[in-house]
Amino acid sequence: MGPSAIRYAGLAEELESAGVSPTDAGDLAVPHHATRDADAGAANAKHVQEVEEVTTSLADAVSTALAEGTTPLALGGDHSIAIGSLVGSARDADIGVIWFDAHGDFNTPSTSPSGNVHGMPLAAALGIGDFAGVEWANAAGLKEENVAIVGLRSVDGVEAEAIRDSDVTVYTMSDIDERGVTEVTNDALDVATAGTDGVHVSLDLDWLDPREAPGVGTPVRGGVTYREAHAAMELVARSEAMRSFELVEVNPILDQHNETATLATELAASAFGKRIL
Ligand code: HAR
Ligand code: MN
Ligand code: MN
Ligand code: MN
Repeated sequence: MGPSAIRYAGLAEELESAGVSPTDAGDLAVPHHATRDADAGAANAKHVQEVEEVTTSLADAVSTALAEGTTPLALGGDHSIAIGSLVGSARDADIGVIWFDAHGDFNTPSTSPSGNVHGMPLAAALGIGDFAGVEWANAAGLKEENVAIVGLRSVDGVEAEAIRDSDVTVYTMSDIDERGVTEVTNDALDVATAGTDGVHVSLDLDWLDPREAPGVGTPVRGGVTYREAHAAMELVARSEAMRSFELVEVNPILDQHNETATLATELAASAFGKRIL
């Protein structure tokens, strides 16, 4: 439902106002949640078979879009789709990643408190812990040194240890409080562009404060404001380093008047270069 809500909120028109001529590649086939057994099972990764199917087809769609000379924008849905975006974006390039999110998404099946794969995609794409041998997930060949998490404020105990043990760079909400979102985003861009061919920008709408973005599955108080989010996306656009982009975790059932989906369209426009004047 997330992609429908984002389209309905006027994504195409917003992108046009950024000077982009978007092509809608349609929806990938995704099994209906209600028809599947949500039991995480012994593996402690809910719907992992479906996640493998969907991310594998998303990876192909993203790499095809890049081969056609376009900039892919993936719409979720759940943040687990990032595994596919990353694999596709990295297929013919060395990429860096900026992960705008309240959460670290650095759990693995053995550390996850929930079994939800949306809490695991960054660890999966980096081949951390239980994911080391899972080729469909970590085929991106990402370097931890080129990954930056921005806006972290909710992290589980063992997940925090895994993040600290890694070479991923983390800017927490406290860093944003102290240094401001523009300085932090510019530093994140330096991390993600150092020696890479381009950057995948993963924007989880729960990065924003729930007052601005109520329509997300796991809201966390104390997120960035509407203006801070736009400032960060405008810096992404100005860097001209964005190779691929995704908007995730919009849940229209939890939203109010489609405002989170609308916000997603506006932030996409900023990331694709829309200026006020
Ligand atoms: N850390 C928790 C878990 O792994 C919550 C995951 C948060 N969900 C997301 N990811 N939307 O950013 O279960
Ligand atoms: Mn989710
Ligand atoms: Mn996330
Ligand atoms: Mn999140």
